[in-house]
Amino acid sequence: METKIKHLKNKANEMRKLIIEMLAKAGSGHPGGSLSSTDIIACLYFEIMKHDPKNPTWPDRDRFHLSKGHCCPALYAALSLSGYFPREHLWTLRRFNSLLQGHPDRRVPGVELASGSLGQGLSIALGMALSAKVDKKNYRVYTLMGDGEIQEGNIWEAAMAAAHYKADNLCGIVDYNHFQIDGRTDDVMNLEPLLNKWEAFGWHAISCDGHNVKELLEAFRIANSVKLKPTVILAHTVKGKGVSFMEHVVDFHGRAPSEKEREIALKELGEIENVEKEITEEE
Ligand SMILES: Cc1ncc(C[n+]2csc(CCOP(=O)(O)OP(=O)(O)O)c2C)c(N)n1
Ligand SMILES: [Mg+2]
Repeated sequence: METKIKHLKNKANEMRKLIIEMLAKAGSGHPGGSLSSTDIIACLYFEIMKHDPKNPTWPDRDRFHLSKGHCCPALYAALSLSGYFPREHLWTLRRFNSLLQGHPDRRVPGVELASGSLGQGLSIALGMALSAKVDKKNYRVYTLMGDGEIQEGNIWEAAMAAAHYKADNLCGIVDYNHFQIDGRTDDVMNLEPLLNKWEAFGWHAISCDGHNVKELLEAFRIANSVKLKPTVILAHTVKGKGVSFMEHVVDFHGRAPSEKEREIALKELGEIENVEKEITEEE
């Protein structure tokens, strides 16, 4: 277990470095929410979800929706590290004719959903979860939403419907980083008491530290075992996590690092430990 956790932390760190590199090269994009969601996405792609990078449309795969599409650098990093496409594509982020646009679309191997217009992911995820039931398939559907995003009414219509239809193969995750485009969520549109809101809508709701891999894995394990209800994980995170001068700084919601900032950020993120050897030995 300890080695697994170390492995996931390493993957997340590697993703963070790729995010910084990608955004610095692109000269635009969204570091804050990409860095806050990295550990969640790492747990999903490198431990929780059943998926096959060699066969992205495998009918039995679990589905992941990045409903907060502006944070696609985190998703692109996970997809490329998983082997869905070569790493070189990352350096073309946000360029004309690049596979990797500033918001995800389904031309990218492994991307299930074109997103970017916030508030839609949960409805679409519910549709897929219900279609799994109709088709008698066992796959699960995960959708990652922003805390600012869930202020949209569309989310709560989907939440109500998911409970009504007992979509226990649906798992929502809220990247609860307390910031949206204009500042703190508490100031713009207070969400609390958020756990009670999801419960009142008929969901099983779990709160956890969204940077603690052990807690995240346990939350996903519980979500997997809950029957007749969808589960939401409120993952408490830090916007800009891992880069000191980006943490809790609203400006880095949508501003790429400069060349100098890139250098400092990469230095702070440090080396990636080699745990692959330990894992092979453990198996
Ligand atoms: C429907 C819609 N309205 C506005 C925007 C512009 N926008 C992009 S990111 C963002 C803030 C999102 O905040 P949050 O969901 O908390 O994301 P995070 O903090 O994880 O970056 C907004 C308003 C959008 N993409 N879609
Ligand atoms: Mg936010």
